[in-house]
Amino acid sequence: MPEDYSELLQAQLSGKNYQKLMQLPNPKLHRFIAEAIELCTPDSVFICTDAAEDVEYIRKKAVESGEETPLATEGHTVHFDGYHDQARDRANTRYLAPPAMELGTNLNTIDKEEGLAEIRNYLKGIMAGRQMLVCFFCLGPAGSVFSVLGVQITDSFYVAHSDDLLYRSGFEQFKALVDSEEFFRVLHSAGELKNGVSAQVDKRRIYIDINDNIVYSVNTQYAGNTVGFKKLSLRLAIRKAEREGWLAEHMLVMGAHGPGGRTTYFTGAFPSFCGKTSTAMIPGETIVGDDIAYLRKKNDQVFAANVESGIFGIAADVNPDDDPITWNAITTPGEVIFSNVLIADEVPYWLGDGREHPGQGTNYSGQWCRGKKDDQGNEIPPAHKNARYTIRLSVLGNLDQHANDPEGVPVGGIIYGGRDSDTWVPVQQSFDWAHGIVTMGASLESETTAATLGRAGVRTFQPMSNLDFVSIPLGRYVQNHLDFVKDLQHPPFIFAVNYFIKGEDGRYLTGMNDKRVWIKWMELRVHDDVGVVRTPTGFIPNYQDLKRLFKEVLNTDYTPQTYTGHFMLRIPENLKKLDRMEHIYRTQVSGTPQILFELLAGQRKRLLEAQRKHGSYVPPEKF
Ligand code: SPV
Ligand code: MN
Repeated sequence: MPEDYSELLQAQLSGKNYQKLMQLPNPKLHRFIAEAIELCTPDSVFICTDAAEDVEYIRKKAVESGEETPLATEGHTVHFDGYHDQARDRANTRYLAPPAMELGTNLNTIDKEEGLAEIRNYLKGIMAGRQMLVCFFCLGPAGSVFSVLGVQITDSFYVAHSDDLLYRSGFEQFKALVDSEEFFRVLHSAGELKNGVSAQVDKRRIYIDINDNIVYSVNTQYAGNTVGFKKLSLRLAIRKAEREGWLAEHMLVMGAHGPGGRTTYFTGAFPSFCGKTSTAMIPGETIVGDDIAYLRKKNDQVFAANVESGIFGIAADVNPDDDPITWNAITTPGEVIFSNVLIADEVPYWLGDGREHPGQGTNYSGQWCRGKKDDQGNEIPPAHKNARYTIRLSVLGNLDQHANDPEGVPVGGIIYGGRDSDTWVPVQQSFDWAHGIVTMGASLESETTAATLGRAGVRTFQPMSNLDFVSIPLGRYVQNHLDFVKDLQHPPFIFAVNYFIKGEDGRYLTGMNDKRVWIKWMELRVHDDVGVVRTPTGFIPNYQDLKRLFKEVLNTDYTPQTYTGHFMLRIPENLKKLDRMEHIYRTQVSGTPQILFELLAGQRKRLLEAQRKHGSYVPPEKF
């Protein structure tokens, strides 16, 4: 390949598209595009600038190509992914690992040469007869210390359209990136399509070149596998963050509104399907972001920025009662892409939407009617559990006024929460940063859900809710968190929440809306406005404070019995959790920091002491 790619690009691009690209005089960018053209051999190439007409072209083509279908409400479309392409494909998402690279035992890797050869083979000539789209984005607010630029190449108008809703435009930003090599690159092809969906799912591969900051994705459409700036680039960002001393996290960012008109910002890490988006959307509070955050330090404080500018959210359980703001955003005119919902008479339906579902329509299985079975004889539900909606954050009335602030927002607290039916109390605060990182963040577990392929309901290890995306040895990732605040006088407070704790009868102990109270309590804690009860696992709320907050926020009477049920310390379950963590960090994680074991041992000692004094199940009034 020649060093100067302009000749090749000039030959392959129409005059107009060539001129657009030449506004970005970055040799590395030119090379990436030229090599992608040589490999994928598209019929034509479309360079998407930030201009409204270019974005409109993508939107229009998404419908014309059949990847999206317009719905009754203006601006709404639906996209279907293949029956077996409904979630992130963990098994086929791999890091391309050069032989000498130390990646630890937790990462799914493939030898770089072998992986590249395989994926290049799949990509060879794959865009023949199609148009290649080249789109530019800025991760994080524009013109800020957080900004990371990225280019996505794809042959899917749906993917490019989703990108446009989810990320800030980056073409103008790229103009200044003349000789920098520091940007993320994504090359995606949906591959052969049958009835509009990727036909060769057995050849679905998502390979990540962590040295070169390139993501390859082929034979898939599901956005989690194809919209490269979501989790695929999060993996690149984690490595960049490690090099540069900041954190890239699977976190929401929100403003909680406290007394006297103050706003206290929180970030929150929850595995998929554990209430992350609904926490970011708590009525009365404001949203900065719902999925990926970059955290940096400045002036003795931690600041966070949302990497994205839209939401690829789970439709299930969005209904007027449980999530009125999202409900409103996705049922009124405006740009919304639904995916894998049920469509009947051009109206989308999803699980838990609070409506009567029609008995037939179109869903991810094609023509659907109630009782339809899959190959295994299982009944196909009206909509997939992982059906999604994609919107811009700017359509939300609760968007925080600092959502696009180049400075980010100052972080008062960090929340960790998983799907846990029997161990953690609904809300607690760690004793300090290290205790929170170790016993809450690094010890996060979750019962599996529908967001990834595989069996649901199994307890899995989900440190910082980021395990799927950690691209460095896990021990080092935990160490980076411990080190992050070393030079800070007042690091953010750390909290753990659990929206899924159940009673003996197997019923949830907390209501859907109780998180509205927990966030208010955490907000007050950040300012030391309420006291606490000290338990072996952390600080929990006082009954009187919760009684007042439940009345103020939800207008309900919070009884002492409910409080006891919520905050009963379950010592055997907590001890078992410590066993699991010690085992995992000793036997499955390389380079675990010693302090992790020390802090787990301290927690065990406190729990055993409490057990000796008070028995296995300790009501909060004993502490
Ligand atoms: C998640 O599953 O955590 C998501 C959606 O946010 S995905 O893009 O698939 O990662
Ligand atoms: Mn996510």
